[in-house]
Amino acid sequence: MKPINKPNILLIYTGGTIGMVKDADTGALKAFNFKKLIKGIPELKLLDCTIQSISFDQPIDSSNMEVQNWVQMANIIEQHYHNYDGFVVLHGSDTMSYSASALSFMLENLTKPVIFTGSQLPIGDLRTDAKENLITAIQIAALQQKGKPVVQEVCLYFEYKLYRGNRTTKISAEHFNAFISPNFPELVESGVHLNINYDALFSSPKNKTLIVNKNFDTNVLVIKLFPGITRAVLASLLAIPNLKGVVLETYGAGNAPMHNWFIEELELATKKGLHIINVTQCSGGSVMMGTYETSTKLKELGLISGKDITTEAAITKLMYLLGQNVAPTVFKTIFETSLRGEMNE
Ligand code: ASN
Repeated sequence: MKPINKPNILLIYTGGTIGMVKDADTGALKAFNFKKLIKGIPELKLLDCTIQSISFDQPIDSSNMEVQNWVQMANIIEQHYHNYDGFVVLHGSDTMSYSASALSFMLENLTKPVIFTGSQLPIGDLRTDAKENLITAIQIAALQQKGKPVVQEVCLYFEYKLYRGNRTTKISAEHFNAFISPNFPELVESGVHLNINYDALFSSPKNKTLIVNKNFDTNVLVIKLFPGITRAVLASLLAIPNLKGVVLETYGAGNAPMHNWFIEELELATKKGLHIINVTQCSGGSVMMGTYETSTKLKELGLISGKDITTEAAITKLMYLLGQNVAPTVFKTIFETSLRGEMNE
């Protein structure tokens, strides 16, 4: 019999390197069976919580991630929400920041931890980073104070650090330290102790029930500016049928070319009703339209400021708000408001 006061944690296995094995013919890494993965970590039995697990029928490399997979994760969390104190999502690192961002928007009024983690080397590898990531992610998900979870938001744990999920971006395909949170501090740092940054933790409005928003609209696009971009390229992208929103990755503090053709194309697009979000290509810092002459026109056109949001959070927030059918008159105001701590206000 398990003691009743131990936190209950649900592990959700979606795929990723953590559970991969080498294909016998090609030598390429591919997603593998979850039971095998769990067997690789007998230490899990030593943790001071009860752990149950659930797996995607077909675990995937996270490069195959689709909106329907986010809905699958959200459904699992919704179905099991009241029976568990925390959730740990095992996920490939390639698109983990997108999924953590998407789930943060899907799970409204969340009051329990949903912690994404994975690894750079498979769990079976001698030098694997998977064990520490998984064990500490579970420990953090099980942290409680006065009977309530310490962490109550969607996070990402990797290489000794817990981040707010929608603030992260993957920066390395080589280092174990694969993620950064350029504009927001770590929530927890794992050393000899788990150092919790209480001031940085997010909390949803009190006494509200969980709402799971599963309707995401994928008629969106990310356009990254580069010196040499032509009118023909920009015009054809903005003319894609059914396109509703664009994340425009601009330079520096939200700056872009001042050529007439460039401004004309953006003006045409906004008049058609396209929502255009100005996000910086820099990994740190914020869009501040109007600071330079090269962003004044963008401000006049009514482009939406992504402020210090990541591209991952911007594109998923855009899909989310479009899926909510937010009225065009308030779309800009709502986008520019922090909904889950994804941007500084
Ligand atoms: N390709 C893998 C994935 O994202 C990479 C990883 O997990 N480290 O599923």
